[in-house]
Amino acid sequence: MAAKLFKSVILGAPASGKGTISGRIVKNFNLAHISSGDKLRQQIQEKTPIGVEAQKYILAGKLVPDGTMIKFISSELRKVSNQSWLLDGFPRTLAQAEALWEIEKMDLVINLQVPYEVIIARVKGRWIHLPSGRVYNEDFNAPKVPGKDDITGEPLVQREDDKPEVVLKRLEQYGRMAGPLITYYEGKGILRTFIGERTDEIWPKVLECLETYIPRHKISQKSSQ
Ligand code: G5P
Ligand code: MG
Repeated sequence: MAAKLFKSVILGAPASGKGTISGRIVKNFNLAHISSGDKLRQQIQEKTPIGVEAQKYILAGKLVPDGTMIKFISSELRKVSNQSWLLDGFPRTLAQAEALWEIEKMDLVINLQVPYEVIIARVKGRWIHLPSGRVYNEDFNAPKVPGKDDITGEPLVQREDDKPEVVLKRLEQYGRMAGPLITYYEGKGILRTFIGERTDEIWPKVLECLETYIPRHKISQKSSQ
């Protein structure tokens, strides 16, 4: 009999480390990582209709409308329907959470809680590799060669929405939406909250939790990061 697929979500404020922790998860477990923000940035770069629509909201620190996001992510999920997956950045609203639950009953929601003052300090040093979504930080996981992606050597960029005034709007927005989302998933009995100031402190607890749901890649068991 085929192993049961594992379907999960990672929640957390802007720059709480969702992308960083997700990167470690996919190194250790066989699942597809779907980051709504990474997917939208790729659409913006390709100037697709979704990209053109999303860009104005992202630059203003606002959420892209639910209807657009639900359609977009539903279509991304259809591409990985025969795999285990981890959704990062979606859902962001109760309407999105309800729509997702109609598509798939998830097994686990990982909720990251990092103090806002830590977040504000972090975003200033964030650099990303746009095609892959790989994320670096000057103070935390600096690229081997400054300004270049470790794997491809391609240039790194800073996000337009990491300007301090936009970050504050994104944090306010998150503060408004997080409560209802957390209550919704608590009600489903699938929420696990991880609190800390550093990814290296949060990660071992996330790893331990995930190991109770899915087997690890054999190759990754010696070095988990
Ligand atoms: P995104 O792209 O989903 P956010 O705001 O949810 O954006 P973001 O900014 O991508 O989340 P993250 O993934 O939680 O943050 O964090 P990260 O990138 O891993 O880490 C942040 C930085 O901290 C990095 O530089 C990392 O290296 C560093 N770091 C990590 N751990 C540590 C540590 O321990 N110490 C230190 N010093 N540094 C560390 O969404 C963008 C926009 O798209 C739209 C919205 O407009 C949104 O604002 N959007 C949606 N709109 C509507 N509905 C949706 N579902 C949407 N999804 C996206
Ligand atoms: Mg991210």
